[in-house]
Amino acid sequence: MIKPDGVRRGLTPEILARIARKGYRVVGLKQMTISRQIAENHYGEHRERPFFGELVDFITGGPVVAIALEGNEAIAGWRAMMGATNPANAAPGTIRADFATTTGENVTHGSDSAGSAERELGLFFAAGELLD
Ligand code: IDP
Repeated sequence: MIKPDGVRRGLTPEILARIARKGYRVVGLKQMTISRQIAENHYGEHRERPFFGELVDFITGGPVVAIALEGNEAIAGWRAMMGATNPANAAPGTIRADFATTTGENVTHGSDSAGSAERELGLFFAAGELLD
């Protein structure tokens, strides 16, 4: 997902270009504004954390771009392309190192396992919106 800060800053084409250069196949692509219900479900594992309210406000505060990627080890590979959660710790050349300065607004999201990918794709895409 390209988070609201990334969309607002016009980074969508840059990020899609990186995905294309890497060689992942985009099987779903949608600009959308997330409801609080979807946001709270999406970030459910962080419900008890002090930043949860801020995180939900942020992710619902403007449109995001939801992207379904397919490719060899795409989950780990996309997380490597994003870099560490805190941009200060992200390796040079990663999206978060190149385009972000704070953990709260770190431009992109990526599922962290096959299980969360399946769950999150189900939150953002309806049946029939993804290519075979
Ligand atoms: P990830 O996005 O790299 O998988 P997670 O630990 O799953 O990182 O956290 C989800 C998101 O919650 C982060 O991308 C970031 O936007 C936000 N977040 C995590 N920790 C903090 C924090 O300490 N303060 C504010 N926001 C945070």
